[in-house]
Amino acid sequence: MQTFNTAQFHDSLARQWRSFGLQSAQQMTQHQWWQALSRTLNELLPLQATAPNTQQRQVNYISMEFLIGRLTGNNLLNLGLYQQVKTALADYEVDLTDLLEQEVDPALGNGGLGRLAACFLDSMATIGQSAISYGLNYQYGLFRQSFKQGHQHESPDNWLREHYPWFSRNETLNVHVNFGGKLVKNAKGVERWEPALTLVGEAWDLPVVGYQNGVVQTLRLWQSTHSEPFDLTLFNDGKFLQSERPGIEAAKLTKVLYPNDNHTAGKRLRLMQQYFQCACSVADILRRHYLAGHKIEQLADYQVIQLNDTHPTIAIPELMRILLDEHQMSWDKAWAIVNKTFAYTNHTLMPEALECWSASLMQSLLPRHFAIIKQIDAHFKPLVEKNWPKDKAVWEKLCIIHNRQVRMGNMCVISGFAVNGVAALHSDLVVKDLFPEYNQLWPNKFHNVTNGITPRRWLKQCNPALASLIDDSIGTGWVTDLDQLKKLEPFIGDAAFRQRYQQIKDDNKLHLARYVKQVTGLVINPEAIFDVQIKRLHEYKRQHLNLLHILSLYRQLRDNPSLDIPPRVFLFAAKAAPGYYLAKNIIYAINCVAEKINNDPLVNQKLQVVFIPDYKVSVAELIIPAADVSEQISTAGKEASGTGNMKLALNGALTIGTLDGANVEIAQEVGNENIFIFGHTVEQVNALKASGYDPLKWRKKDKHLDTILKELSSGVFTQGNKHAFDLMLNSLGSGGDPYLVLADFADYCEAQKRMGEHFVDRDLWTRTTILNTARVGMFSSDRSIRDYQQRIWQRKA
Ligand code: DL6
Repeated sequence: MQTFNTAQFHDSLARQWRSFGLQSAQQMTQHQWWQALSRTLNELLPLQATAPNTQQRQVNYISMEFLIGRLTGNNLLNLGLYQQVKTALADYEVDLTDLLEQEVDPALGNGGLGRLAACFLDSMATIGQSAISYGLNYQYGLFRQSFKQGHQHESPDNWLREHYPWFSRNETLNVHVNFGGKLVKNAKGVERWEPALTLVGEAWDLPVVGYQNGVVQTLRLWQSTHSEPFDLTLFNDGKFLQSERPGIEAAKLTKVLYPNDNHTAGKRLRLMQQYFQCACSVADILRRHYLAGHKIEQLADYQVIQLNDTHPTIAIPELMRILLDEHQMSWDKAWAIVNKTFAYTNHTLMPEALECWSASLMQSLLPRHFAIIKQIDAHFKPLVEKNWPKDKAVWEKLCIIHNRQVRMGNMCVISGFAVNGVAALHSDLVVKDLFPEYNQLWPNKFHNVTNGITPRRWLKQCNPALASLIDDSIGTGWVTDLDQLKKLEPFIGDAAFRQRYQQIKDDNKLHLARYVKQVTGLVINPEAIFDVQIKRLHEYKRQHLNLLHILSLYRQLRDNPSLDIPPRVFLFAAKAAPGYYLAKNIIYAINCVAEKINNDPLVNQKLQVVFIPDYKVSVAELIIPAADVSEQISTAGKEASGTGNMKLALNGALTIGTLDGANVEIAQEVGNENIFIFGHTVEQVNALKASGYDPLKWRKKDKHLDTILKELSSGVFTQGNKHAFDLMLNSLGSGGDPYLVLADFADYCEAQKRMGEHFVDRDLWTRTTILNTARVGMFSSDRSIRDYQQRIWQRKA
């Protein structure tokens, strides 16, 4: 734990308020207080990185997204200084909790992939895995969401990175990055890259504080600029706008995070972002490697580069380029190094998310890299030919460049030493459905590492009352060893413990109800079941299945207002990618139905629906501790893992879910009687599709479902507009219902019914929720990182 030096703390605080031009601390606004405190803590951080372990390689984690959430509270907690700082601030009559609310929530990621990266940072620093992480310093994070007449409205997320107090910039780390131009041959016929544009990458570092172990690691975010952003000659000629052009063009590169989740759009600027990030990161990795006194030939002995999905794949030809062109290595020698250095995590099987770049775009932007990729294919071809002689189809499936497309997943598998999926089921499907031939070639390359979440943020920080109850009951060891939660099981028989556990949930629900009132104006019933679906809006996640069930309850209640069911509040929170019209239509449909139901006095004592706007990490931190039910209802085989499922179960929500992603392992851990599983399995989904799935048939044989769907197109929710939900309804009808919503509807309603009955027996419910908390210890990201260490990051022979 970090020692707290009160005098140093007050001195540093004083420097901060003076730097704001103020005479005293009392003159600071709340926001300045947050800034001053954060800068003070940043100054007081220990400078200790993880001591390099001779058995371990250093991890270089490259990701386009890091959804870090607010840092100040988290760093205080990990430093072990929360109480001391709270007391020190009380001297100024400042409340720490209020002050922490001042922090913007850096939204430098879309969803699960970026948040996983943030949990991994916390775990690597905490368990002492030597690591540095690389990303981009976006000026605008994921858009902010509001609703206008029920429709999603997006506005830019200017999170004011220039004033973010946790950043430190190291000017000596600048990297030059080239783009475009052409390859020219020298007298010996050797090709040399003559680029057309050079940008500069600036290193902006955020501290990653390990949990009370004195370790601070680095998240290095690259920001793009130009070495000469301003042209004085043009300015003097009166061409003011043109004189600024180089700077403006360069800044474009890290201006905005692409708002797509599980989808790729193939845009030039995105490829530029990817290369910019990779070129800066690879240069930095090599710089540190030399600084430690190692030779380039030893790179793979000391470093591993973990690619978070295919987004940073271009790092592979970049390292090849440096080894070949700058170190004049032979192909085989360079390839051997690359081959032992890169590992790749696959996060999705969705075809629309598997990245392909147009070959001509790649060639024009990165001519040397394109030439290297062609060579990787050429060197790979004999192996394929040997295993599948004269089989053109297999070659076309396995090569990197095909049909003028560069397939990044293929490049990762061919070039790296390890590929992993993110949950047991997903990793199986990666091998069976996505990469079976590669698995034949290199069976030892494929692994599973089930995702995890950091217990520091997702229990200790977001649910302090539950964390204290656990501390009081089993001690504090669980924070770094989540399996210890198993020790809670005997407490299930203890009525006082159960009562406290339930009281904490009730208090958290009240807290969330206040927030809902504040942001939506709606007063929700805190005694109702809080049934939450919080995740990106995507067809495969099936928020519309949830909506159909809500409509089913609505119908039943209108027909029989005294229907004996426990009251329910359905809470949604989700952003849809701005160009994903169907997802936006689902949001609109949920909002319209919510409006109708919440204003219907016949039902609104038993049924309420809320769409909480602008879902982000800090909102998740409010919802998760208050949830009773966790909706994990994706079509089996589509959700790679999910991590919200883990956070919710840890905080005592019961899962209603399909056998998809990590739900499968959650069910194994908590026991089938403590989770509500429904729906077609992966095998059944495949069989149904193979037999020619026809949603109309399912609709016809279920009168109740048919009525609900008719009602949605009747205009009753939209002041007579019968076409308002066409996009969603067409997808469920003539669109073929690609995610089998109708096929799973009846079973979902059945599972919901079971869940409602379970809730009525409050004591049984509490016991089940405690069991969930007690049994999900394996979903700590500390365990995931240890799995990576053992299965993937070990030094290669
Ligand atoms: O592995 C983290 C997270 C999983 O939990 C989700 O199930 C999965 O959908 C998500 N994948 C992506 C893929 N995006 N791309 N490319 O976000 O990863």
